[in-house]
Amino acid sequence: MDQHYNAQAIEQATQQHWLDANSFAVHHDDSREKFYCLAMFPYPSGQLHMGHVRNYTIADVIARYQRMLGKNVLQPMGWDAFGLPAENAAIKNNVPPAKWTAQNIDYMREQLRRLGFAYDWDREIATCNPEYYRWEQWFFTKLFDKGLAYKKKAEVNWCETDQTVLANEQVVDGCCWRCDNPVERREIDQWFIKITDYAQQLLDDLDQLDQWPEQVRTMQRNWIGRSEGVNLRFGLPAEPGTEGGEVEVYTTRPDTLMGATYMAVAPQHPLAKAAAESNPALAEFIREQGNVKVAEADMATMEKLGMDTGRTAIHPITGAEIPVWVANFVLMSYGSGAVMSVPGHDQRDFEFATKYGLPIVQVVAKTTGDTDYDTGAWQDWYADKQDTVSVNSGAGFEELDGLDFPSAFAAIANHLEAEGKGERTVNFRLRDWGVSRQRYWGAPIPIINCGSCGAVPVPEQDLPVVLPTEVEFEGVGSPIKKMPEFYETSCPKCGGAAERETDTFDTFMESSWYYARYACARNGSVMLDGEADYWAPVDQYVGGIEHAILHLLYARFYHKLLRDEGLVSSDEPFTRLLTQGMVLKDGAKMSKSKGNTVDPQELIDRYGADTVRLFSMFAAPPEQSLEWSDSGVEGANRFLKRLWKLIQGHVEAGPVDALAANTLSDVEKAARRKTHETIAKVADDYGRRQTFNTAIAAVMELCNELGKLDSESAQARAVLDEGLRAVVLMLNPIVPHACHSLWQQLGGTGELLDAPWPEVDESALTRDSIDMVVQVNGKVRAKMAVPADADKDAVEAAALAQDNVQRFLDGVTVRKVIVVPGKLVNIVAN
Ligand code: ANZ
Ligand code: ZN
Repeated sequence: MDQHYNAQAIEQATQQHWLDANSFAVHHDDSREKFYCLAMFPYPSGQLHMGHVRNYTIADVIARYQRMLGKNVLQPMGWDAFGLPAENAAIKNNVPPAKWTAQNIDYMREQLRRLGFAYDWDREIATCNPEYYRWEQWFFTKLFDKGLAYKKKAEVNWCETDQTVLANEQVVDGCCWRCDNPVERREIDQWFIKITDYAQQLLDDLDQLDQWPEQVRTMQRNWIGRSEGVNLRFGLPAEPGTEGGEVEVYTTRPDTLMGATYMAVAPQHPLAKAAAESNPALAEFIREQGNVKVAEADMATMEKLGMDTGRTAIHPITGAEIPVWVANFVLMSYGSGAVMSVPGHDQRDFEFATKYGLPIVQVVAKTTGDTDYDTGAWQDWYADKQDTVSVNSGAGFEELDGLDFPSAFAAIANHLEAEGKGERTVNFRLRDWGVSRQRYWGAPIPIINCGSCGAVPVPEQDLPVVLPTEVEFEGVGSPIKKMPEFYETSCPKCGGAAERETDTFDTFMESSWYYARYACARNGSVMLDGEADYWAPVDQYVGGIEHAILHLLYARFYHKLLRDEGLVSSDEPFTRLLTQGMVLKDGAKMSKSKGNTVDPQELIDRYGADTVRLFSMFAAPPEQSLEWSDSGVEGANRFLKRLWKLIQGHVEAGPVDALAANTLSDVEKAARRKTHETIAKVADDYGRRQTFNTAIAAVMELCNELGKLDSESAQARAVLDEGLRAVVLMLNPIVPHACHSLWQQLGGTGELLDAPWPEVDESALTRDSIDMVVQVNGKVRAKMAVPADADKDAVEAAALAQDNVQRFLDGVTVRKVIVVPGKLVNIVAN
C-alpha cells in the first residue's frame, strides 16, 4: 500500500477498473427496485465549470448511495448540443457548429470521466445527432396530425440591414449585436404547440409532486396563472364613421364593476386600430408602442402610458357612458386585450387614472381595521378581497351594498349571465409554446410548405430531415435559408414544387424528452420502447433553479404528450427534484464576464477528483449557494490524506480479532456507539434530508473519535476496524476512488460499488447513562447524567435533587414535573 495518498494514481487505476468491468452499464431487471437518477445534461460549451461539477457530483452521490441500497440504478449522460453559442463560435473562429460542438463534447466527456461519475456511457445522447432529433421530428408530425401543433403569426426581432431575425440575446439595447442598427418587431409565421390545452392538468398534477421544492411548484403555479373571472361585454354606440357593437373585457373582479370608470384596450386591439384611422396622434402612439418590448413581469412596474380613443363604451349594468383609452399595460395576448378599469381598487388603473385625470370611485370597503378611504392615494388593502364589502353600488343597486367578495362576485356574474352580457370563465396566463427559431443550429422543423396544400408534414419514411453540417457561415442569418439544395423539394401530397421549412426547433424541444430516450438510446426503429416505461419516471432529478419554470414545465408537458401517444404510462417525468444552489466566488456568481471563475480542471490536476468532489459536497447544503474557498479545498484534501494514513496504520498493524461487543470498555463502547449513530445519521442525510455536508461532517467527527482508540488493545482495534469499514462505505458515494482502494486494503469483500449499505446495530446504540437537561419554569437550571434504565420517578427525584434546581425552588411550590424521556425534565413551580 502506498505510504502517501496519491490521488492521481489511485483515481487512474480505479477508473480503469470501472472501465474494464463496464461497472455502470445497467439493464432491465425486474428482481430489483429500479432507481433512475438524472442530472440536467450540459450544453457543450467547451469545458466544465464548477456549477457542472457540483451538479453532477450531487447526482452521482445519490446514484451511488441508491446502488448500495441494492437498487438497479440508471445514471445516464448526454449533451444538449443545439443552440446559439455554436453559431457565434462558428462566426468567430470559422469552424462549422457541428465540428465545434463535437470537439467540445469530446473534451467535456473526458472531464466527466476524470471526475469518476458513474454513468452508463452506452446510453450517451447528443441532441444534434439525427438519430436523436429524428424522433422529435416524427413526434412533431404526430402533434400536427392531432391539431396540437399549429402555425400562426408572431413577432420576432428583425434587423433590416442584415436581413435576418435575431434571437433576444442578439438584441443589445434595442440594436442589432452585429451592425448596431435599431431592431424592428416583425410578424412572421411561426409554429406553436398547444401547451394551453394541458394547462389545467399541468396545474393539477403539481399536487402529485410532493417531493419537489415548494418554491418550484409555486413558480410553476404562478406561471400557469389560473384565474377565475367573468368575460363581460360593454356596448359600443355607433358613431359617425364607425359601427356600433360590443367590446369584451375579462375581469377577475366583477364585484367592482360598479367602480369601472373607463375602459382600456391594448394598442393592438381592433378598437384602437379603428380609432387610429381618423386620429394620426393615436396612430403614432400605437406604432411606438408596437416597437416596445416589455417582459410581462415588468408590466406592473413600468410607466403607464395611454391615449384617449375619443370613443365611449356603455356600462352593461348602469348604462353609463365611460371613455375608452388605449393603454400600454394592457396585453393583447391575455383575456380579450381589453379591461374595465377600476382605479379605486386596481393599482395599475389607479396610476393611470391619476396620471390622466380619470374619475376614481370607491366601491369596496374594509370591514375591519382602517376603513378611511382616500381616493388620492393607493393603499395595499384595496387589492385585498378578505373582510371587504361592496359600497356605493349606486341608485337602484343598493342590494349589492354590504355583500362580501364571493357574494358580490356571484350577484354580478348571475346578473350578467341572466342578461346575456357576460359569462363566468377561467383564464390562464400560460401561452402556447412557440417552437420556431429562425436559427441554423437546431433540428429542422419537418414541414413542407406547398402553395396549394399549405403546411404538409414530412412523411415518416422521409425522416429525419437532416440538417446540413457542411456549411459556410457568412455571419448573417441561417445558412440553410440560402441553400436551395436544402429547401427546394416537392410536396408530399400533390407532388408540386414546394419549399421545406428552414426554421429549426427551439432547443427546449430536445431537452423536454431526453430523459425518456436514455432508456432506449440506441433503438433505431422507435422513439421510445418498453424500456422507457420501465425506467420512467426519473426518481431523482438534479439541476439548477434557473430551470424551475421553462425546462421543467415543457418536460412535464412533453411527458403528458408522450403518455397520450401511448409511449409512457406515468403522468409526470420527475418524481423528486433537487435544485442546486449557485457556485459563488467573493459573493458573486462565477462567470467568465466577471473573471471570477475557478477552473475545475486545474483543481483535478492538482488535488484529484475526490478532493474536488468532497469539497463541492462539504462546503454547503446542495440547495444553497456554495461560496468558493481555496482553504476549503485544501481542507478537503487534508482530510483525505489523514483518512488514508489512519487506515494505512491500522492495516499495517496486522490482523484484527473478532469483535466481542459485550467485553468492551466504556471508551470502546462509546466509539462503537458513535460508529452506529453515524451510520444512521448519514443514511438519513443522504436519503431523506439530502444534506451531504452534514453527512460528511459526521463522518469526520467519527474519524476523530476512532483515531483516539488505543492501538494496543485487541478489542479497540476490532472496534476501529468496524468503524473504518463503515467510514469507507459511507464516504464511497462522495469519494469513490479513494474508497475503492481503501476497501480493498481493509479486506472488504466484493466490489465496493455494490457493497450493501452498513447496517445499524441497535444494541450498539444503547447507553449506560443519558445526559438530561433540567428546567425550572422553562429555563435550563441544570444538566445531569442518569442511568439509561432509570424510570420516571428516579429521573424526577434526581432532577429535584440538583443543587442549582434546589436554589430556584426555594420559596415556591412545585406544581408539576414533566419528564421528556432521554431529553429533559421541566419543573413547574410558583
Ligand atoms: C377589473 C379589476 C378590478 C381587476 C380590480 C383587477 C382588480 P389575473 O388575475 O392575472 O387573471 N386584465 C384583464 N385582461 C388584461 C389584459 N389583457 N392586460 C392587462 N390586464 C388585464 O388578472 C385579471 C385582471 O387583470 C382583470 O381583472 C383585469 O383587471 C386585468 F380591483 O378587472 B381586473
Ligand atoms: Zn402541395
